[in-house]
Amino acid sequence: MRRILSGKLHTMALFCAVSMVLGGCAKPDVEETTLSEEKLITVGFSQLGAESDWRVANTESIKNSLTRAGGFDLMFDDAQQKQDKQFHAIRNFIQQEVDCIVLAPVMETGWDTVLEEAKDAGIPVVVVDRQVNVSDTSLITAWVGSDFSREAKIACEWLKSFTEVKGIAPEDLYIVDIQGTLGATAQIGRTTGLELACEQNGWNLLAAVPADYAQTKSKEVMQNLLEQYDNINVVYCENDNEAMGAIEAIEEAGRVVGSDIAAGEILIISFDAAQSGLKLVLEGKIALDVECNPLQGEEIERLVMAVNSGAEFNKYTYVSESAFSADDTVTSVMLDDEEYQITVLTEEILRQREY
Ligand code: GYE
Repeated sequence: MRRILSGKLHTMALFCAVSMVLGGCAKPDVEETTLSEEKLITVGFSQLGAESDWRVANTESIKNSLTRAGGFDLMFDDAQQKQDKQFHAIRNFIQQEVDCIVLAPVMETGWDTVLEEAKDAGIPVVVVDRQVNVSDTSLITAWVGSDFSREAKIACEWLKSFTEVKGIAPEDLYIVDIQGTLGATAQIGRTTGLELACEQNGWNLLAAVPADYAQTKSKEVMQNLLEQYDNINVVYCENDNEAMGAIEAIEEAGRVVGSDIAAGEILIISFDAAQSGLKLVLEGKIALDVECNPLQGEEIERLVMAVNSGAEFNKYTYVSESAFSADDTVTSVMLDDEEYQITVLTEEILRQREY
């Protein structure tokens, strides 16, 4: 495995290079160019795809942090939402003897074999965003990402308070869930959180259908749901791109999106809070958008450096997140014992949005 040159060796090489110019030292056996290449930490990054604005922002954030100038040699692979392609990319990185693998896994299961291969090759694996479900947790070195169950809880607690304030009875809520990619941690957390809240509050969950976090697929799913059910009044979209697709379908069907359920509007809840989603919040088309923070590059950079240098690091890191609503009907919700603030979205917040 390629490793960073130790500080001592580096100093020696520098001394010799300077001495050579002065005509003293013997020629070192490594070329200077190779020497600076050697110092880079080689990282293979297997990104699951480019299905959403969130994903694109996540890729950019990681690429912008693991730069050559910052001391990294980054190999990037986009698996187009296929786990097989991720296996292939990881095996390729192992063959290239990278110093570290960064993995954004498409789903939780199925990783044991390939991650054992990485471990046998002595290559640490830093997982980002969704989690991997492996029997031996030493197969992963560290993870950084979001608390998806908490995100779902925020959304459902908000819906509970919002409908209470508006005087809508729980049994009058007819919800459909447009799910993410089945088996992805984000999908599991968000779907399970909604199911639980429906049970606890007596809401009707009419259907849960996956749309792979993609706008076009979500539009199709929503068209079908509108044909099947004429009483939908809440659409729980497991990301912003799905919300965009669902809104298109609803509006094309001649229905109105908004938070006035009593007047026949369909209320949309979404996750990510990317610029594209927040614009729809400002327009009043998404009632609540729970943030999922894709800007994980700096944390990944810190982790890879720490892993590589043998410094201490936390095995699991959760990124911090907010939630944005279209109006101030509900300004906070209780999450266990914690009061969690809901931010009323303003033009200014949207302008400052980086992704
Ligand atoms: O919400 C969605 C993306 O796993 C958190 O995947 C991620 C989700 C995110 O495609 O937009």
